[in-house]
Amino acid sequence: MPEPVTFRRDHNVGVVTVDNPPVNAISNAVRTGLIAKLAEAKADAGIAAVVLACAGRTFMAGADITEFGKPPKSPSTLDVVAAIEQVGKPVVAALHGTPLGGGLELALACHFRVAAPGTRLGQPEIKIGVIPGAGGTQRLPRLVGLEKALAMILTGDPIAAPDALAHGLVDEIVEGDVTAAAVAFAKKVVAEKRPLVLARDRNEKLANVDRAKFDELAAGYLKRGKGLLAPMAAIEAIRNALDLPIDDALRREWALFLELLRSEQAKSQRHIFFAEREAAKISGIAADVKPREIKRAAVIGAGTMGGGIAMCFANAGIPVTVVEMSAEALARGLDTVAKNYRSTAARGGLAPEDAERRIGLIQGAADMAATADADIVIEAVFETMDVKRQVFSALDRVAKPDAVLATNTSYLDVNAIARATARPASVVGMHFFSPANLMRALEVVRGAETAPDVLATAVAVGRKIGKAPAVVGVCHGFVGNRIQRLRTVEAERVLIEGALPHEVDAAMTEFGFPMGPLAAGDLAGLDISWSMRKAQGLRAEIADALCERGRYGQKTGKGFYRYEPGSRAPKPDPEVEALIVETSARLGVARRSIDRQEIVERLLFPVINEGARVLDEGIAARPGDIDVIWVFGYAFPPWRGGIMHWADTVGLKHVCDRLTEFAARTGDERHQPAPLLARLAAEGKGFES
Ligand code: 3H9
Repeated sequence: MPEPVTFRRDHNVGVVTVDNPPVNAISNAVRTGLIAKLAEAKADAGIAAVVLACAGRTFMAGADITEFGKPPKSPSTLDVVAAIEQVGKPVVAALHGTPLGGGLELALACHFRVAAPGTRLGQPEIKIGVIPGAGGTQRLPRLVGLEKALAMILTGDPIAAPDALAHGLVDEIVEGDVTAAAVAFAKKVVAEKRPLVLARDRNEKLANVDRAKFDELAAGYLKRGKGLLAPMAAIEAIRNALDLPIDDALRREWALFLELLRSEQAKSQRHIFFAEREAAKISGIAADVKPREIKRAAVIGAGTMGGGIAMCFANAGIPVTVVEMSAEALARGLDTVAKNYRSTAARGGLAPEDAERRIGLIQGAADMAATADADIVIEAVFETMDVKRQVFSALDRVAKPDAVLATNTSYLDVNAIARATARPASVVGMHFFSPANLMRALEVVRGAETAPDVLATAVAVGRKIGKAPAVVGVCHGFVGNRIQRLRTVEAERVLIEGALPHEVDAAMTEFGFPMGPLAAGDLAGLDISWSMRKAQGLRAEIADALCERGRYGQKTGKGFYRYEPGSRAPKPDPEVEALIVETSARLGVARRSIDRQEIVERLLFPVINEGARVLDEGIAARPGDIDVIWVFGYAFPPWRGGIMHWADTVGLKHVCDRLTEFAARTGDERHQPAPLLARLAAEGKGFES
């Protein structure tokens, strides 16, 4: 194994370089190497300054997460921080790529930081259920101020180099080779005899802090992260920057970090982190299959879905043509997209020039021939087989021979769509979730004849546009919608058995969903699923009755709830409650009280059961893939790790026993434990096994 940390001299500057692909994670070997090489630099009398740099695509992107949950090994990242601060000579961090988490904390321990223009810096620990543990909550506020540090640590989102420069997190943005520029910077520091002040000793930005403002901002973050341990701990740690001597605050930060590291929430969030990356690895194709290059995209359909998908490509800098036959619908679609970008810019979420650049990457066309130069075409038209087949047959005539042809269908048979072309090997499903520009889930549907490189391209382009793709097989509703249908059916059943809409939704929001399924139905529009049910000859007693009375949800001011004019807040409606009680009576069901735990189990255990069938049938390759689809597509709380991971934490035997009870109550075959679930439960195993 080559050494992950090396040391070389460039005149009077010592350069310590970390080389631990792919992201220079701070593994035990890296920590050990850093301690040794920093000691060498300290002892070398010929060296006046030190540069801390990284090879490869990024400066250290954080602690090595694969070591979390294993017994800690010395030296720790704290030891490395101490070694940097004790070199006794100027230390300059040369930043590029994504200095994140522990990586940024090592940079914060240096005297100076220079960064390449495209660098993105952040403390993303909160996203894996922990807080910065190596001084981030203390040194970051001292450099950028309390409010900026609070935003960085509580959102976990990285900031761009110019923002970092403006806030004092980096000292200079440098062009060209960042290590060479850092060496030049270090020489200048030595020549100019610049004073050496460590971040830990800089208290000027902590003076005169507006505490009331801090408390208000902190309360906002706590509200958004309801039920989560890490935001509470982060706020306590950051507040300590004001209230405790720094060494006490650092000790408390470390204790909080360790406590969180062992928590079930952090374990679940780590599971989802790795499951997302695992899901992008396609099972059953050769390792040397290369994705095709995507330089230009086209989207058929300028509706909500088509517009959202086009935005995804524009956001990633890929030019995209939106094709819509009706000039009026095209203009409306493009206008909506432009308004969307400009309102984000007006709210400060995007620089105005970035918004305009993205709008400029999206072109409209009224003719399918405009897709001729696209490397990938994504169809997002009306969800009926006839319309989809017509589009694909037309595409077959105009698209480039090596173009990937994708359908955004959410239910239909991708193989039947592929057969509308003479090139079914080029056809794949790419099922985006609404709103497509925001939701990260992406089901990549593998048709019977989809070529391996077409599948690989759909996954690779999905990652490129910021999605969390998972490959699924062809079946009605694929993975996400197929298993989610069980929850919808069950929500109706518990209403008929005795619960009221606000009780169902309260149980699910308390569990961790941002919104209950009935309020979410009102938001999406109940008429959409009503028309789908009618097309399939299905009936939902309550939801259909609501639609028959013109209660389509928020858009009509009434659905499962009522809405005051101009308000989106759901209010219980006596009319709906009467309808539910009448329905129970008509069906001869004696209403009973159903507690929150039962509601959660009734709505989610059948979903797990169907997930087991999906695995058994090979429609999903791994339980983690289902977790990824449910966390990023259905807002399942990430801190519970996804639906299948959660099942493991609850215990499959309990899930099985409860399903057997539900089956006896409802007489529903789908409630009988699936063979895979029953087998794992009997063996005392989990899906993870
Ligand atoms: C922390 O630092 C705690 C400290 O405060 C306290 C310490 C005491 N460790 O995402 P990609 C792997 S907490 C181990 O596909 P990209 C990843 O699994 C940490 N492995 O690439 C994948 O492996 P594989 C704070 C890691 O270019 C490969 O690298 N830091 C780590 O799309 C490529 O990853 C974070 O939370 C890691 N830290 O994105 C940063 N990071 O190829 C987490 C990545 O086998 N990482 N891997 O599937 C990221 O956000 C993205 O990976 C990054 C690159 C933006 C860096």
